Amino acid sequence: MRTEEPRPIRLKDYQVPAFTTREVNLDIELDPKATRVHSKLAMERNETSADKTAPLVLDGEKLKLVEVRIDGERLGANRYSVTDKHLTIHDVPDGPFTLETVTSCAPEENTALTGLYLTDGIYCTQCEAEGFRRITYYLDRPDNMAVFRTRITGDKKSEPVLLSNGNPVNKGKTKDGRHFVEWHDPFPKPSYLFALVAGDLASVEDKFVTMSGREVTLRIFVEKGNEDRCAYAMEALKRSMKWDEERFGREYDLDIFMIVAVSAFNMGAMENKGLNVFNDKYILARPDTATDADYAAIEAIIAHEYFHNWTGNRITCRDWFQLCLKEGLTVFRDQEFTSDMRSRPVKRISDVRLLRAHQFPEDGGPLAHPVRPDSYIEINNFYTATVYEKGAELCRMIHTMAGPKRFRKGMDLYFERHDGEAATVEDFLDALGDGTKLDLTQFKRWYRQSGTPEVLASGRYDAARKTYTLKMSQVCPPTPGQRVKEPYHIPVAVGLVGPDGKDMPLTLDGEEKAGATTRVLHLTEREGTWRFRNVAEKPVPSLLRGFTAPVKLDANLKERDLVFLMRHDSDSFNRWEAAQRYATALLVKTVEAAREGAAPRQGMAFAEMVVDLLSARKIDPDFVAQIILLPSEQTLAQIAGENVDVDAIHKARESLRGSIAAHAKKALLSAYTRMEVKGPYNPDGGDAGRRALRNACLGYLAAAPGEDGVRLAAEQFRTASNMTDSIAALSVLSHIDCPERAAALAAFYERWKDDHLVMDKWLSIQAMSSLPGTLDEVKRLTGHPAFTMKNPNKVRALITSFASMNQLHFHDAKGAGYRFVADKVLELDKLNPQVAARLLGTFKSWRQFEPKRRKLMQKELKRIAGTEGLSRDVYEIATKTLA
Ligand code: B3K
Ligand code: ZN
Repeated sequence: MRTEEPRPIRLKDYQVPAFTTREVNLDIELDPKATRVHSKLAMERNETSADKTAPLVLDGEKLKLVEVRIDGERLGANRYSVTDKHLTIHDVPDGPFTLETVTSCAPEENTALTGLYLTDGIYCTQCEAEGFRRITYYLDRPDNMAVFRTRITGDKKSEPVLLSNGNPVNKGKTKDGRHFVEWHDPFPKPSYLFALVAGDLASVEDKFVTMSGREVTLRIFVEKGNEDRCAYAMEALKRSMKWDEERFGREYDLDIFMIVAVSAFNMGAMENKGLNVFNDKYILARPDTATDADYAAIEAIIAHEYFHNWTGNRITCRDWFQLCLKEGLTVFRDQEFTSDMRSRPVKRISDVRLLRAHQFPEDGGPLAHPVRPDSYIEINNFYTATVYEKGAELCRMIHTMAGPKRFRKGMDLYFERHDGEAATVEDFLDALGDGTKLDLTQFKRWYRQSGTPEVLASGRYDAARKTYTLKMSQVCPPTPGQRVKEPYHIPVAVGLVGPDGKDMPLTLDGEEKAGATTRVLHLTEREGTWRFRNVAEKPVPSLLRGFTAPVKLDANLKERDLVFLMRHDSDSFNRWEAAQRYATALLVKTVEAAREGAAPRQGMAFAEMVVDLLSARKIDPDFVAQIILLPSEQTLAQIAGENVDVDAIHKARESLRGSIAAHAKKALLSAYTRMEVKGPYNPDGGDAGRRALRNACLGYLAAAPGEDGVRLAAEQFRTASNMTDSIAALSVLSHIDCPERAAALAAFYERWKDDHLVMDKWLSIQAMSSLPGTLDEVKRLTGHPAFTMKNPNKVRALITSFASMNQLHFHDAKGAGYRFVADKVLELDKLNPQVAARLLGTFKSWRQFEPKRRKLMQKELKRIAGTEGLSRDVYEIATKTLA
């Protein structure tokens, strides 16, 4: 029960730790109820710490302390004190000393899935951010880096596999018939990168020869029976290793690299040194069980965690405020990897979509925080879209401004200067600034100021002088705790498209010769003006090409300019953007018209574009699949701003979808047939793109008048030879009240009921249905054997999908959706605070909705905030969301 309000931790209070740990020796004897941990730490006072007399305060939670020794001598109870958070030793020797503790913890009772826990008979750890303190007493902070030696003892039968970080150095039998393995990790690391896994696991093995010719053993551990689902993950790992060598000059450093897939995991995966632990959703894939999107996610997450070996592990964070130092940078790296493996424009589009769907609302709502936050109550609440996705955008901007070669120089310098250290954002920016020769002084504001800057642009063509003058200004709205913002350094890539649809060469005032057709302009003041010379005809400006900065741009474009750009822009991103803007404007106007009782706006340009693109032969199908999709209901709600009316949005979007489908029916049917992929399943971008387009067509066809859509979907569901096509058909049917729907859901269940990952798909498809009665269905499914609150994937599949992807029903006018999700947050908080707090995040945009719904959401938030015994995680989100 909460007796006092949790106190925020602040960046400005950072102090170097009073002690350092040189070496860690762990001796862990596994037991579900009482795992015994004997820890031996080589410690000493930190020379650089200001406080030379401070007592030794170690972190520890949910531990039973058995004994404490210093230099072998057992301490009496008067020499230390223990609370539920700390072990304090009042007096320690002046020089180096050995601190030993014996503690026990109960993995079986651990439902929070942080620290050491048991899932399906497998022991597993999750230590980032502060889970190590649930395993043993320790200075559990990332600037305390030590060399680890870990001995694990377990049962030969139930735990034949015993894993930890580094290289295996010893193994044997114990007197009592158990066995042990000893691991040694020569690279000093913070405790959050510690890992232990034990259980009866199967494995697949491969090898990789590094650029210097060292052979590394690669091993993926999975539950027995899943060995045939690891091939793609293994391939992705080898490609990641190679890519990091080529693109960043980074080589792997241990003799072995291991990945373990477990089914109960709080997030996607974890980059523990030499022993990555993964949510099995991001490892296991077979054509009949995983979709193209699953394959793509596996590739990206394998790469992400592997890339952390340098950006995160070799160079780690000084404190948790620096989280973006490893996360933003590593996301940028994995985005680049995917762009090299697949279609770069499509990857950019999907990353920007993600940024706008999650980060923009975060940045514009009550939970807004800078990419480097300056205070937190619970650090686990700060693994956010802002830290990750906006953090990646900041790295991308430096990359855009420097160009790839100079960016690489900056990165080389960063690795050279800080390898083996716990670094800060300042260290990163200094190295990048020195290496790229960019002045990043003003740029640093991006890390400090929260909120999404708004850029307003307008252009004027002077036909007599043949000049085009572009004016841009910036403003950033106030965010919690930050009323006034200093101007940002915003790189804006610009092109001018001539009436013939071709890019014009750009000559800025003062320049002799024409430069490239896309130029990066730097908006550094509140306002800026640029004049282009020799502009033969009136152009249409294409601004922020490739989305060079995470801003909201208002380019003042007319409908006909958008139609022009969506047909002609040479920059694929902006071509997609123009189509989205055109459709968004149309839908927003339709919603407004409906409020006044007027008929929907008819804009045929989008439907005509759909027809033309579907008939064009040369365009990447994956790109076409992206550009023909209408903005989501969530996006429309965001754009609509205040007083969002979810029913009107749903209706307007459905009706536009219907009219596009009616207009383009012939082209849709023909593309649907033409895009069929024959031959064996291949998850690569090419085939996946064809399937994406084919399934996008199916979606439209189901919205067209007539029965063709349902018939095709039912047929595709019956004959699909892979999960992508099967789930696409099922998803189309899930929104239609027809006998085929129930039959398909039942058949799908029968076929896959024993496969927990496929069952997650079955749950979420039902949770996202737009049909009336969905909430009751979701409630019913919480009692289904395929669901349990103890597994985060199940919670995300059913409840989070409902709350975040089903705008229509979550925002039920009477508040039943809110009540249901709030109840689940409270129920889950008792089991797993981290996942509960995430789920509560679905309430963050409550102020945007029309007054009735706003009130209903506020009521639920208040009910949660007023509940006794909340975790810090949920407490922080609830109170900040309400503030
Ligand atoms: N570093 C982990 C995330 C840890 C989250 C802790 N609540 C995975 C990743 O970003 O690679
Ligand atoms: Zn990461």
